[in-house]
Amino acid sequence: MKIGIVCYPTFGGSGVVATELGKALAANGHEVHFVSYSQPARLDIFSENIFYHEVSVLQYPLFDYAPYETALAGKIVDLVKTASLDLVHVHYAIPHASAALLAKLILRTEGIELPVVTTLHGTDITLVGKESTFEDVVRWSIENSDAVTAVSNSLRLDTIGYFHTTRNIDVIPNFIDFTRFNKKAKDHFKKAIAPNGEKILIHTSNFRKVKRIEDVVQVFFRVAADIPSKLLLIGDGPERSHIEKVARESVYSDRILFLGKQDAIEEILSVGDLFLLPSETESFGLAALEAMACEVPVISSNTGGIPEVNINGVTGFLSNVGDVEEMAENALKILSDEAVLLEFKKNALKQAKKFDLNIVLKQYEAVYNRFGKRASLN
Ligand code: GMT
Repeated sequence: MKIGIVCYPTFGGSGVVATELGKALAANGHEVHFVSYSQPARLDIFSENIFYHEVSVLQYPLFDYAPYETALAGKIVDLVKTASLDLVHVHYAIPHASAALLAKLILRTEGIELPVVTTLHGTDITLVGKESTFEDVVRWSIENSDAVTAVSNSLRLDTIGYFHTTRNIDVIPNFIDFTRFNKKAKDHFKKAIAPNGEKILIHTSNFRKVKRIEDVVQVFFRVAADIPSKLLLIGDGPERSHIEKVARESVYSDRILFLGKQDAIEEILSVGDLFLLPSETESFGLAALEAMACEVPVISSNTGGIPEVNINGVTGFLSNVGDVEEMAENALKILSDEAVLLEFKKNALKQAKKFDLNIVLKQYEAVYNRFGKRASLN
């Protein structure tokens, strides 16, 4: 099929899922056209059936806010006509779903029927989408997309709850490409970071408030008071300077390393003993799944879709949001006993395998196949 994928180009979250899905679809023989305002961060390969189309928005003195959604709709209309797309699959409802639906309406006037598949990722529903200025547009987009998928059952239920919609929402979870995410032999790297055999705790995120990175640091302080350990913080974002200050002012400042944005996350995860994800809300927690694929157990909050990924007492532990005492106790339970740690590592990998890309790819293809090749109204 010829598939248009509309996504954010940024590191992390929906943009990564969309890009990895598009790459896998292309490897499976589909022609994939990415549409975004800049080249997606993970679109780092050349393939004869992958195309990238940049949406550029005309700058004009009248526009304090350039009309990206209009430009995106125009780009989709043009692509459907020139590249004969069979469907568009938009990732993150705002503003991608409404832009694609506008394109659908325009194309219909020309006798072209464009199926629109919308994948909900999380904050497009739980934080931004239910904000009153967006709410009606998001509800309309959900109800008028030809298919809607959510990355967890929790997000599906949140969507039904917030938007009082009765439409069918398919749950298709996020996935792992095991050819990339697997535990790699990185002993030299581990030795450099933890020369005395310290345990390595890791957190990766976009350093937004919703990630509660201060809780990561608070859990680490409690762990570090008990066992020799190091904390690796990967990523960047609005909270970073505040967290750096908290770390610097603590007695453990030399044990906390800020690594910034990293491409080869799997190499760093490979030296980890424990992953921390204490988020306020998390529709899925892809970062936790990536850690688990590299055999790293997870201490997380018990929120949103995380319990569908991290199994309490098996692949890690779940605690109420903000309960740093319990998170630290659970971290110590895992880290203080080598046999326990090994068991959790094994379980983490076993659970991650349920989310293998090859399984999930088929679920997306099944959704696309509902529409088949593009049907013209003429
Ligand atoms: O929160 C992020 O890291 C970014 C955000 C996004 O949409 O780009 O992530 C959401 O989508 C990810 C991919 O489906 C999920 O794994 C994250 O759990 C989700 N984030 C939240 O719900 C806070």
